[in-house]
Amino acid sequence: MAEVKLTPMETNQKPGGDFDVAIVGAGFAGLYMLHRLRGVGLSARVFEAGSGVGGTWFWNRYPGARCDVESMEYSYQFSDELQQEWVWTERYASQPEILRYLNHVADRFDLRRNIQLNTRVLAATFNETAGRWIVETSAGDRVSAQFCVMATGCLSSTNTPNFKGRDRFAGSSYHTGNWPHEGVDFTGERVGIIGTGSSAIQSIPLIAQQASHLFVFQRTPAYTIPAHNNPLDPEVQREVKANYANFRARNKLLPSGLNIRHNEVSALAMSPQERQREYEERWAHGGLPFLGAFADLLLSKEANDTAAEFIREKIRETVRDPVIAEKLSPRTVVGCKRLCVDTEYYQTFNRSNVTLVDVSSSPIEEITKHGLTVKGKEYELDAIVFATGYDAMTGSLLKIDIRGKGGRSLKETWAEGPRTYLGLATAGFPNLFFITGPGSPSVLTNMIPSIEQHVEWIADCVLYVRARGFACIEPTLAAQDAWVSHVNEVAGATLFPTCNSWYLGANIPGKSRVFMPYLGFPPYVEKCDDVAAKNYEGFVLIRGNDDERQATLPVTN
Ligand code: N01
Repeated sequence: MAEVKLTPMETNQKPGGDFDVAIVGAGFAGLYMLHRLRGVGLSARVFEAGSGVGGTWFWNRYPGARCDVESMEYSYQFSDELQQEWVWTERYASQPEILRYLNHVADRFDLRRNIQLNTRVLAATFNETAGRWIVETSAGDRVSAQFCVMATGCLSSTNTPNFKGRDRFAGSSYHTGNWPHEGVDFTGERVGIIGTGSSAIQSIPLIAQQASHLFVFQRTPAYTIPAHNNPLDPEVQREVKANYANFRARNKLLPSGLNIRHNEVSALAMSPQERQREYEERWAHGGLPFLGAFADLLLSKEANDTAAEFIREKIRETVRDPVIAEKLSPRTVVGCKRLCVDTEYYQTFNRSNVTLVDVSSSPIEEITKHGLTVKGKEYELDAIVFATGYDAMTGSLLKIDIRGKGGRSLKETWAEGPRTYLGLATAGFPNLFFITGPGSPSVLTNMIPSIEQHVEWIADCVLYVRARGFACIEPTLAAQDAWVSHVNEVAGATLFPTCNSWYLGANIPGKSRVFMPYLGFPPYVEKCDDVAAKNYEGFVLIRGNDDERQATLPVTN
């Protein structure tokens, strides 16, 4: 294979500036990618913008941040010793506990020596002559690697709307996705929170307990189901651990890879009493399993309406002021935006120090020195919390100047929306992989098993390419086009494209409206395995010798 043609000045001055694989991000995905690659004898370096490992769990330190997937599932399974020894304390793990877990993983597997913290990757450029990626960072590194893996996370590029006067505010302001490490004490303050998605719904009840007054600026109400979080029963934990392999194997065969009981019947096939009983049971159980109540909740608007009305009735039962209850009641499709999971969210609106401000028809006009204005009225605030979400799935990738063959940028290439083969790779960008990229099930599944599946597939692919003396691999356009059509077709048969969700990029002005995750777990895993078993069907493998560069395997689509 051709050597990298970099002069000493161009290479990283630090020893070991050339790697088999460069990994961007040290969250769940980057940590396991590093461990896996090292385990098969490859050299890798992880570049991480934060000052610690943990990815989304490093940054999201807002009050109440916790996972909406149960802790016995939201954890790695690649090491049985790890999953046996770690003790989770709550049904749904809090952010500090998950961050402790990830730090434990970094130490336990001695990962830190290959992780460069405080280093943001600014650019990654494919050098066609060398068949290698040149990675440039904010710390001044310029390293080369045969492969580059983007472990940048699906929800890591924060979105702060460009409100008029944003810089004028004299108080303090925070984004939930970039929360101060030392925490924030809102005692005695008038706080405004913008947004009512998952992050806001978790933080509002806790901020309300501290603030002298909390104003919630709501554009679209969200559906939320009580978590019923509690300490994890040691007996339950012991039972799962006694059969962890079976528990994991069974979950992998379930829709979303989550341990959720899915009812196979239509909501419309039940009597109203039977439906009510099912919804009540799900409500009492708590969390995301609510959506498994009936098979057609995301296929039929009529079926979905039954779930929507059930939740609206719960809101009316909980919120004492009928006008506020009505404002909190969504009219959209349940589950079309990510379902939220809460602790005492609706109850919080019964507090005398909480005011709901509806900004659906009259948007926030501007941020002023002392607060913000809606319909000409100024709300005086000491602090503003932006719970305004993320440029999801593509934001963190496109922040990096990624250039593939012919110097073409990923940003240009994806101007009309992301296009990938299996969410793992994109045509024109050889040896570049995405972990849980757009076009893969990712955010519609339990993220950790999905991350592990991608990491293992990528590591196997890298080994395959190298063992057979190839230099590069990239998807064919035909395979990619067919995959993108398939992803769209599957989403198009559901209610998912009917609302303005971040799944569609609809929350970011100017972003192409494309349904980004793939609604096809678990068959997706079989498809990935099948592609690998057929010598990477749908990919082109290229020999290292420049003069003989050629596609060597027949490609069938
Ligand atoms: O962000 P969001 P998030 N004026 O995009 C509003 C995961 N997560 O950080 O709906 C006024 O959901 C916006 O309003 P609208 C989870 O997957 C998981 O809360 O666009 N409002 C919306 O209310 C989740 O889905 C966990 O009309 C504006 C809010 O801001 C994802 O992360 C916890 C506005 C943004 O909600 C993102 O959640 C937290 C404007 N100009 C997050 N612009 C758990 O595991 C935006 N908004 C539990």
